[in-house]
Amino acid sequence: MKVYEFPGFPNPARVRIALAEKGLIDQVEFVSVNVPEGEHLSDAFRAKNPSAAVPMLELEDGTCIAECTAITEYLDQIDGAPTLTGKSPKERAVIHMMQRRAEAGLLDAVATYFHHATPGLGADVEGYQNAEWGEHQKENALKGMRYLDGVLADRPYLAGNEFSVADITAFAGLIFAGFADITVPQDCANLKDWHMRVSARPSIAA
Ligand SMILES: N[C@@H](CCC(=O)N[C@@H](CS)C(=O)NCC(=O)O)C(=O)O
Repeated sequence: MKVYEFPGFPNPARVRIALAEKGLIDQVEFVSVNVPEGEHLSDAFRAKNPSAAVPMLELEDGTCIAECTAITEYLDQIDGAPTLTGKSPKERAVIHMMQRRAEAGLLDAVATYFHHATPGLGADVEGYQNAEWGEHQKENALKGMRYLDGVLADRPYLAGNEFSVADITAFAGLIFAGFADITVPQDCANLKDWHMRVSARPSIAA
């Protein structure tokens, strides 16, 4: 299988972490798509992912799977022993819920701030920009950090006792926040502890 990505970017990092957690890194051919130069906007790439975004997984039979959550779901199911997306109906639902909260409330909010209230990827790549909307999303990202900090008051990981795709998404959110100069509020001690703990995982430290 092939993963189309731009190394070092936050969403591709989510898939790299999932691959490492599942021991699948060696089974993947990584194809670099030069996002800062707009290669993801080409007709050739849009034919594979109409959303014009990386990462994107291409299977041997040509099936193209975009969206980090969908890619992670696939990778997690390949061996029939899911560890990132839950096993029981309750685990799956709670992980799905926490993943979505981390995605909407942190990662996507930071991304919107970056693309709208900063130069983002530059004039050639950014189309419409709305700085006021971007600044509003920065406030949402900070609210998201405080929410996740509260969740982590009584559990080691966002969906409970086990590391999951929800933690991967929130971790990518903090990578992006650092890149966009959004600082985790000083009093978010649980989130900072979690960040240190998660950073030490082999899948992430590597
Ligand atoms: N929801 C998508 C987000 C993908 C995404 O936004 N990727 C960024 C790179 S981190 C991208 O390709 N951006 C291109 C652009 O903004 O034009 C996912 O889960 O994969």
